[in-house]
Amino acid sequence: MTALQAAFFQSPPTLGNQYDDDRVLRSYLLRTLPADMLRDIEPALREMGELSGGPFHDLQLRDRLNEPRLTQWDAWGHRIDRVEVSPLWQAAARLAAEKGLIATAYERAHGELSRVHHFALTYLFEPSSDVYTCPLAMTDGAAKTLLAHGNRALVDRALPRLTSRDPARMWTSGQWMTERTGGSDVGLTETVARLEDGQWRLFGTKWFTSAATSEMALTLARPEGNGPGGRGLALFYLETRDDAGRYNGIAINRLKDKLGTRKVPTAELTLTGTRAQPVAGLSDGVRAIAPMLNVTRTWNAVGAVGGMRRALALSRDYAQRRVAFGARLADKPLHRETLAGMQAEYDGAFHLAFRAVELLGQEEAGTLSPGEVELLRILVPIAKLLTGKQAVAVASEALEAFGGAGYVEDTGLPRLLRDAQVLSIWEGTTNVLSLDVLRALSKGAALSAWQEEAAQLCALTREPRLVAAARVARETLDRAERFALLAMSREPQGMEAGARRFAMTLGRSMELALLLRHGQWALDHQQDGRPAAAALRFLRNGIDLLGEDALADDLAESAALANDTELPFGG
Ligand code: MFK
Repeated sequence: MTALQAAFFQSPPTLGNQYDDDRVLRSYLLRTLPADMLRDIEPALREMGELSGGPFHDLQLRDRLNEPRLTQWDAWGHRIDRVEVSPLWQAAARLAAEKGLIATAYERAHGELSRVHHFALTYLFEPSSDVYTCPLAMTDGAAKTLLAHGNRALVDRALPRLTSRDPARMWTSGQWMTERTGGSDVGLTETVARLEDGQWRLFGTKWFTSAATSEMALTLARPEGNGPGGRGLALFYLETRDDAGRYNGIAINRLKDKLGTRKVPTAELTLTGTRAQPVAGLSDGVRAIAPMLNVTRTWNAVGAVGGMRRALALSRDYAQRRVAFGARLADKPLHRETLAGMQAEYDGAFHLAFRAVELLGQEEAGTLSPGEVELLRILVPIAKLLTGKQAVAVASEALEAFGGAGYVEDTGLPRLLRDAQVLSIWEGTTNVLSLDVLRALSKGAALSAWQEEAAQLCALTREPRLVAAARVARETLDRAERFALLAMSREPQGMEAGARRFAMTLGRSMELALLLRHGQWALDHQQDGRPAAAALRFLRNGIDLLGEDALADDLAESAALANDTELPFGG
């Protein structure tokens, strides 16, 4: 044997059919869907699993360095602002139309469960899509928003395009909200809407627009003469090009050079008199765009669990192959512990995201109870903020599970972490969404709806260890409720400071409750102990970020630590 033959090479991880291999998804669908519906949709899910684990994954690896390109001028000096996207994105656009990645939700072939079908497809597609799910999320959000406002002319014009299954007819939509004033405090929007000869025209700069290739967009602008803040804004519909293919008063200044989502042509735009139409009156734009936010946040949560699942699939496959210190990683107790902890986080995130999906489907079918309306209002931001953080943690751990290979670009693995990192930023950061949860709680009965949901889930456990874990979930939620009531009455600033830990505690307790319910079901119907084990492992990972002394936070100490200012201490 030559020295070269004896050399050691690691073997890369491989993927199988991403539907067949996904125990968590399949078990969830078995519990949630009527048998005839599952039989009906399974071939499409299996096909998506094949595409996602096969050709799309291969193309994603081959096409790694191919990023979107902006060409602003042609050879003769004309401003053209042409954006070219990667081959995978072009294939993804065709696939999205043909496989109904928007249409499935609006055709509603399976009533209130259509969203489960729709988001199961999306979840399978997402990790191999190079975040083509971004324009799809906004397309879905735009369709939902136009329908919510019942603007007949716009619905008739745009909806058949947004929900088309014909790649040649299908449009995607942008959601242009973020300006130089920031993405969180949308009320600061500077874009102005001016009525000229009966036509609304928009003037301003949009600082983050994902993705610049869309045929239409929903955006916010302040009609001249309106007051400040979100109330003074109006929601506008615009098409990016006219019938001759010329831009509608839009200049693309540059594409963003981002940490991740590198294939998404996120652009800075100037609107120079863009023709637009109001969607829902001439004020209250922030409220008017809220349906869109709730849909894109749900996509965000589903994207987060799709990414976590991919990180685990690759890490697990690699652990079967990689031998070190005389054994496969899969046989090393500490490595197994690490993977088990990641799996439990993913299981919890999966069930929370799909609970939001179920309720969204019910909302669209008109079958939500008043309590479920309240529940959905806070479930969406909580699912978004919690799963975003879980996705970053799981992706980071997955890279580590590959050692140095996880840190090397041409393995394709670093993308997992880069693309995860955006999930807790766009569509509302963790802190902004935590405050959104507080505002929503202060307006309605969402907290009691949350408690009731958790109580019902916990009551379904019978296996003694699951019953004990259910007790912990309930006690944690009771403590969180006491924290909210006390803090709200005593110290609004204290409540704000605790908002993230409060929202996370609500979210993690609900993830546990959902895991326990599914764990019991899987014991009863599949004789499978893995979901129950995931629930118990999840509890060990920790669900309570408030603790007994939640109200003991000292605001002066936090301020001194945050700003590094002097702090007299003791006495
Ligand atoms: C794979 C995944 C793909 C995902 C793709 C996404 C691509 C992304 C491109 C972007 O990132 S776009 C930028 C995203 N930006 C945001 O998400 C905005 C973040 N900021 C917030 O969400 C703030 O909370 C908010 C702008 C809403 C605060 O503004 P205001 O002006 O202080 O609004 P306020 O007073 O909280 O709410 C105004 C009204 O809207 C209120 O109703 P009323 O007027 O009746 O009181 C609120 O109840 C209502 N509202 C606000 N948020 C709502 C909502 N209603 C229902 N649901 C909500 N989420």
